[in-house]
Amino acid sequence: MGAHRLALLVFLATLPQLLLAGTTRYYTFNVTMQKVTRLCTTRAIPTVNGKFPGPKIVTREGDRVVVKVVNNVKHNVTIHWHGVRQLRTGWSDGPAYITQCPIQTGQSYVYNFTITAQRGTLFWHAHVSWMRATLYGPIIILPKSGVPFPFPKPYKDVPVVFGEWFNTDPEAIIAQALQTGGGPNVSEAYTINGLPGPLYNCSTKGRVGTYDNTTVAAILEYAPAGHIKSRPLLWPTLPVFNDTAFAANYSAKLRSLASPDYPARVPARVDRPFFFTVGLGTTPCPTYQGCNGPTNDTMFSASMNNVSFNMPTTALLKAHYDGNTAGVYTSDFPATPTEPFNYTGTPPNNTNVANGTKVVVLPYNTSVEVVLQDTSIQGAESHPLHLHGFDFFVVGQGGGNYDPSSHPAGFNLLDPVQRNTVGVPAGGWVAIRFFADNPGKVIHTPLGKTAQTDELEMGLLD
Ligand SMILES: [Cu+2]
Repeated sequence: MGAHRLALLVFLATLPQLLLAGTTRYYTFNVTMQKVTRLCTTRAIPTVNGKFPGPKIVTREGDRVVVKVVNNVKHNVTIHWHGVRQLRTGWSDGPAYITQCPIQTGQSYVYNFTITAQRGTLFWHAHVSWMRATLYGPIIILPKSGVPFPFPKPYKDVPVVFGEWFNTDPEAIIAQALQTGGGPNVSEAYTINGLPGPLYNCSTKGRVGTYDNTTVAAILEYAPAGHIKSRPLLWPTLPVFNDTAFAANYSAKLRSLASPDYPARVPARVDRPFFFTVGLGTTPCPTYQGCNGPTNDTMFSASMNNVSFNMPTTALLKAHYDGNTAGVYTSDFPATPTEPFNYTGTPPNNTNVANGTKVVVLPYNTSVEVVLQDTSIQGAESHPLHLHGFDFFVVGQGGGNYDPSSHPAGFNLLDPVQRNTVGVPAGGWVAIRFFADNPGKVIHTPLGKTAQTDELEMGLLD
């Protein structure tokens, strides 16, 4: 009896500490083919554990997450935990050839990372080729036990994950686009939680008619239990999908909490300023094939500061870790455009890009500002930019060309929104700041080597 009581007391005494230290949550992701029917088309698609979208990861701030990924499909696979800070766990971040070699057919890989100072909803997705088209799912990060969210507790949480549905194999679509240099075929539908919703041909209940391929809809009905019945749809008035000014005005209203519990650690001073142009250029077409670029003998080529990313065959992080970077990457990514031009005006005569695997190496804890400037070469468009393993603050944005003499005066350094991805506005610029406090991380945009296809990456390896 005495011994039992002692054991119980010891257990109770250590319990709060166990909770503070967080627990370890184990998951197994078996990547397998699964038949799925959407828009009256049945296809075998790569899935995690036969689910589309894939399973939810539910964790708490401070927990360790261990996911064993087993590849049972014919394509290479990696999984990326989008938005997870991955402090000193770069090997678990997931981008193929950047932080790891892809998991080959029949192989497995264990991702092992700790959720640090984050809570909310993120998502995971495959990070090699276009495998992400079907391999994705939500990550729910609850606050530490006993700590509330910084908003009233909701009755229920429902993750909403946006995606796309292709009636044909996305791997074949991207392979063809990479060969011809044209834009890849667009998807047949946008989806919410893997479902195209009621607006598409042959969607729920076999609706047939014209449809709008910029929009996906879902219907949320709430009523006392047993009283739900279908009603006519009430369509909201929405801006057009490419209304950049509307989107910019809306996102400019977003703010950080910037409270004592959730401070906004915005670098007030900048050690290393960068100015990157982001957009499309051209590459001469190989003579043995026809190309679908802007001309018959050119291909589209996405670039930052006119450098188009060449995917290495050795993972950048491994080369850095082994101290064996020769022939893998060079550390001379330009901090500013080597040949400045009127970025949103008339394009220069020569729009050919340079190709390379170039990174910027930064000392630990450097305060960094990156101004991203869209270019109008081959047409202005909005490019999403994402930092792996970092959150950053969006301190300013605007249309046209960035002006370093006047725009910084308007930057919000008090409570700017904190994000891991930001859209560089079509024909405009955006400025972000962050501390480079996460060794071995990489910036990239999910923007094309052709128009919107491969990854374009710029390394940050401290
Ligand atoms: Cu990510």
